[in-house]
Amino acid sequence: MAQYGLNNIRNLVLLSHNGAGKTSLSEAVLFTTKAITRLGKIDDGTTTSDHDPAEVKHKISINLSILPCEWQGTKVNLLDAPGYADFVAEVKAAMRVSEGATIVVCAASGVEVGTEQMWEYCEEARLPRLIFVNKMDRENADFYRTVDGIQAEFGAKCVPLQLPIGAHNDFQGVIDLLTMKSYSGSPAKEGEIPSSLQERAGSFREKLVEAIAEDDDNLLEKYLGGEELSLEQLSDGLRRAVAECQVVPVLTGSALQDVGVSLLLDAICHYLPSPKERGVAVVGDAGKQDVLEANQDAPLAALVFKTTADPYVGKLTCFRVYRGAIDSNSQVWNATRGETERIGQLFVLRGKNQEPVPQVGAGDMGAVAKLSVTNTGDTLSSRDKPVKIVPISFPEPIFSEAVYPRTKADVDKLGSSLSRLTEEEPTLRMSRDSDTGEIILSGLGETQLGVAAEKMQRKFGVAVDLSRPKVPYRETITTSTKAEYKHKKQTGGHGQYGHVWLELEPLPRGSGREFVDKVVGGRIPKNYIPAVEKGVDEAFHEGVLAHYPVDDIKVIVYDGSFHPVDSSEICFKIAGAGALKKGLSQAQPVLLEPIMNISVRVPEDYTGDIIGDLNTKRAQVQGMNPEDGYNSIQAQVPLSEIQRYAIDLKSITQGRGSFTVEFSHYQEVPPSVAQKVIAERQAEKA
Ligand SMILES: Nc1nc2c(ncn2[C@@H]2O[C@H](COP(=O)(O)OP(=O)(O)OP(=O)(O)O)[C@@H](O)[C@H]2O)c(=O)[nH]1
Ligand SMILES: [Mg+2]
Repeated sequence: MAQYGLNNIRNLVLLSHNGAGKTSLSEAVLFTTKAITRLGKIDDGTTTSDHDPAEVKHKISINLSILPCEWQGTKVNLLDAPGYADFVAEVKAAMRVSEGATIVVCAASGVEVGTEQMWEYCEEARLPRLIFVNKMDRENADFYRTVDGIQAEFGAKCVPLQLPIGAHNDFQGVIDLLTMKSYSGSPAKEGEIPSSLQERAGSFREKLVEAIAEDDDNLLEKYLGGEELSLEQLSDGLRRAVAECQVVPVLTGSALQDVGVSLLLDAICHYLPSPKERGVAVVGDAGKQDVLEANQDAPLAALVFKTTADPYVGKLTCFRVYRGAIDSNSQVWNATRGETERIGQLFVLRGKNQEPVPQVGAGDMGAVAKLSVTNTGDTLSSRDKPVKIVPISFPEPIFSEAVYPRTKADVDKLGSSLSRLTEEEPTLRMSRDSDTGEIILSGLGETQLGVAAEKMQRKFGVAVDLSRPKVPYRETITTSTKAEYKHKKQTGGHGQYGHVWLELEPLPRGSGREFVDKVVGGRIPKNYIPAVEKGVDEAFHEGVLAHYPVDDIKVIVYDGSFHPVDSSEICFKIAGAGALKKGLSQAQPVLLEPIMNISVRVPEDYTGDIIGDLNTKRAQVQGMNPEDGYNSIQAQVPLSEIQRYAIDLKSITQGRGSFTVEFSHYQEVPPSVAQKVIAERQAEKA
């Protein structure tokens, strides 16, 4: 493809509730623009966008795809994002590098939870958008009911720019309310509006013209004066209104039958902004944000918005250029890391296809393999004029699984393959729980982690099982005590002798462990004290109740005795450990569990259900903050009760809620619960 000027590029993201037909629509766009010659299908696993084996297998999109094509001299970079909530990082990244969006709504299901979510994201980002009512060929498809739903939810600024001709089996094409022509079949043939629809088209056109005029004093005056507005005036007015998010035109069609797609492309090119019209936020002086305008003749500024790990090609980095250009076989300055990065051959991607290109200019997107320091969110710029584009913000992980490799060989490859996966997915984290020793994979939900495990197998040949992470319980004591242990053995030659007295005191939660030496008069020689401490430390690893680590205790060694020949460090270590164990049993030990601070944000109507559910989870509700129809509920709740909260919250709110969770403190487990935990642990140890 040739280089395009800033005015002749459109970067736009397809957004929707899952399954509304974004990928099918992107396939139809590629087909209509002749970027591909065969129209692939989701059901056959043959679309350009969903080429990943996991996408083919599950018939859902998992990764965002860049799908460039050309429509009447304009380069359109279509970004097909997944609809499934677990993969929202891809949505955030794709939105960030787009000047506009098309929200796809299924004509049979209407507005769904995911539609609301995507709308909210677009509002937050003030992203100019179109709505495409898809699947008009489907049973139960109803354009007018769907538009009513859209307007009820998102307001009257969503106005039809088109009407469908027929529906279901009889869906034939669309009417454009600006040109007042009909476009039927694939490829679309222009014709007159069927007489049965003329009146309706007239009244919808009236609403559209009114919406456009309302946004422009000049047009409004003419309109109210009864003057007929020209197609050009209306089209320009609509363009301005869309750019300001004052009007959201509603289009329609069928991705599967490739109907309405060329008109959608027209609308994308006519009404959505070009890179020239929308800058990007950069980190300015004193932490303030500035806007960087797109500019072709200026030093480089490009944002890395996606990284993929390919076992054969290695790392592939996708970037969007805002300013200047990036060349194959050059050097750039990674301003985020403060390091030089060598650039090899540049590519333009289309699904899995890579086309080598010498340069990628401002407004456009490209990819490059094998970068060494660069990660998602970094800015590539010039060394002389470095800028940092504000990085994309991704949600924090809220759901964790423990990862168990199946074989010894899998253990060895686990770390490296996990770290490559987490590099690909900014919402995926790997950690090791130092208490339980488990490797923990965290993300946004069950599906994401399940897909990640599949990917490890397929891409890196590492087979793993996922299971609910162990809760890092701890043990402590509730009273003070004194305990003695004498380690004494006489076996032939010289014997073994170590003897200590310990005093154990409970400490407040969060104090940790303390060891104090109060031995006087050399009753235990100084050189043996570290050995006693070592014994105590080791014994702390496994408590007497359920083998959990012991915490919040002060241990004082205050007395003991020794033998000039038989005593040794190891003997005092054994004595220290023995005395501690004895003391722990005497001092009314209890189990401690991690308590988390949780903050749940839900639409107000769900407040009662959320609190009811939290109460069954032993939570202490601490406060509520109603705001804009939402309620934020703060509570403290044991970790063991909310390890699967991502799933519970989704089912209570159908996906309308969100939450954050962080560790607060350890707290005593109530006796009835403790009994169960101890019994389970004993069974496990046996
Ligand atoms: N009848 C009909 N079915 C469609 C149409 N568009 C998509 N579908 C079907 O709807 C299902 C989902 O389509 P996708 O294109 O995968 O939808 P998506 O929005 O990309 O889904 P996610 O990326 O997983 O959110 C598939 O079975 C498609 O064949 C359409 O215009 N008409
Ligand atoms: Mg898809």
